Amino acid sequence: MTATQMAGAHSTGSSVAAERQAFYDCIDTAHCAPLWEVLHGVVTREPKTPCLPHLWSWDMVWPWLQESGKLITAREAERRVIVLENPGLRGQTRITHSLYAGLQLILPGEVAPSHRHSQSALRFILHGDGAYTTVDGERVTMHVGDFVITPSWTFHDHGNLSSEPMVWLDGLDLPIVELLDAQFREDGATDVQEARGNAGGNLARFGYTLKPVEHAARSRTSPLFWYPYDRTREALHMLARSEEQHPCWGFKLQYTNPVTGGWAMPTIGTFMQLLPRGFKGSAYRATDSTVYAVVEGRGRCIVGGRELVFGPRDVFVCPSWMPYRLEADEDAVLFSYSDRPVQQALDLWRESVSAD
Ligand code: 1HN
Repeated sequence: MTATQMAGAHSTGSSVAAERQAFYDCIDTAHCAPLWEVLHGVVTREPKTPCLPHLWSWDMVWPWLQESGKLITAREAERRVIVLENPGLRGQTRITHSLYAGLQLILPGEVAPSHRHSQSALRFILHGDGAYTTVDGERVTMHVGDFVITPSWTFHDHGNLSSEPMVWLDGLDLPIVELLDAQFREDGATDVQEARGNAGGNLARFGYTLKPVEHAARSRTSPLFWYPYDRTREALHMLARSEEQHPCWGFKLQYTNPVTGGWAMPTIGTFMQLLPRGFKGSAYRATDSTVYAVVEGRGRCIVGGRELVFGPRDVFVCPSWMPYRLEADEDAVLFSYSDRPVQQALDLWRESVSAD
C-alpha cells in the first residue's frame, strides 16, 4: 500500500496535510525527502549567512594568551592557539562559514613541532619579534605585520629564539577542506626541521618581480612565502601618494603570487589596505565574508547596526553581503583575508558599492 492509500482516498484540507505527512514519513524511512518543503530555504534570494559581525580586541585576548602560556606548553598543545569563533558559529572552530582564525602564542625557547596537512595556512604577525617558522626546510624570521604562507602539504614547525613572546593570527581554509572531505595530516620525522638556506633566499628568488630561470611551478601557491611588512607598507604609502583613494576601501592591495600574478594562496585571498586619517568610507558589501586584523591606527567599522571600534592588533569580521563602512581617526593599516579566490574560481563572487 502507498502512503496516499494509507491516508485515505477522500481528502479534506486537514487530511491533505495528514496525507502529505504520511507520505513524507514513508519516504523518510528510505532516506528520501520532498524538496518543495525546503526549496526556498536552500535557494535564497540573497546570501543567508549564520556569520555575525564581531570584534575581538587585543586588550581582551592578550591576558588570556598569557594565561594559556602558563597552562600548557607549545609542544604539549602542538599549537597553542585561542580560536576566534564567530558568535553565530559557536562550536564550529571557524570565524566565517568557510575560514578559520586563531591567535597563536609561542614563548621564548619554545618549539611547535613539525607536521603537515592538506589545509593551507597563513600567519599574520601581531606581536613580538624574531620567532621563526620553517616551511619545507626553508626558515623565515617573522616581524610584526609580516604575512607568511604555509602551503598545503608542506612540513612546518615554529620556534622562538627571541627573548619575547610572539603572537600571530593563523588563518586556515579548514572548513573548505572539511566540506570537500579532502583532509590529510602527518607528523614530521623530527620536531624541528633542519633549515637549509634562509628567508633571504626565498625573497631573493621571488621577491623582486624576477624569478630564477629554472623555476617550474609545483603548486598554485606562491613560491614566495614571506611578505615582509616594510615592503607592503612602502607599497601602500607610495600608492597613496600617486593614486586617488577608493571611496569604500581607501588604498587596497592584494598579495599576489609573483610568478603567475594570481592569488598568493589558492583558497584564501589576502589584502593590505591603508585608510588615511579622517577617512570615512562609503558602504560596501561582497559575498566573501572578510576577516580584518589591524596593524596600525584606530577607527571604526560600521556593520549590521553596530560600531566595531578598532585599534592595533584587534581582529574583526564582516559577514557575506552585509554592507559595512570603514572609518579612520588616524592613518590605519588593515590586513584582511577571505575566500574570494574560491568564489571567483567558481564564478560566484559579487560585490556592490554604496549598498545602503
Ligand atoms: C596548524 O597546523 C597551525 O601549524 C595553527 O601553526 C593552527 C589550526 C587548525 C589546524 C592546524 C600551525 C591550526 C593548525
